[in-house]
Amino acid sequence: MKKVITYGTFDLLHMGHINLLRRAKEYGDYLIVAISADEFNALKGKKAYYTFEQRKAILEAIKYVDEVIPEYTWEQKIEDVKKHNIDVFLMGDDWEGKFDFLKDYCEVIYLPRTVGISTTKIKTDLNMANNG
Ligand code: C2G
Repeated sequence: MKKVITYGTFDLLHMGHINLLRRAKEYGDYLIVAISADEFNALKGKKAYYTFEQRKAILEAIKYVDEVIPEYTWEQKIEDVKKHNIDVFLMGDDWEGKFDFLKDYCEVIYLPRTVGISTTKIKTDLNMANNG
């Protein structure tokens, strides 16, 4: 069984996330998503709208996703790859090159981001719509 892992906040789920997850699943048979815990989001300077538990439940409902685990630190990736016998680590290319150290442990793939959508854009657009 070929196992793929990807990491992210996945807040206010949108087509950029779905496109990433769908393509990630095409690289193997089993996709693990490590979702940023609320404490880790704070380290990333992010405040998610949905809690970790809510974001976990939403991701678990997606047909491409086989398992959801928490992401607590930047440093856990090597341990995760070993513990879960990961074959492919995959991220959007806004992270291009940032995780190449994982090439010693698994295949590392960066895929083009979906243009024109982001959680930040959703929040901005909604604020504009509500505040005129
Ligand atoms: N993404 C995408 N297209 C978009 C928006 C996001 O392909 N329009 C991808 C990102 O490249 C990432 C994934 O969707 O691979 C999740 O994006 P975020 O939830 O923004 O995650 P991020 O804050 O980048 O966290 O340790 C890694 C970090 O946890 C990644």
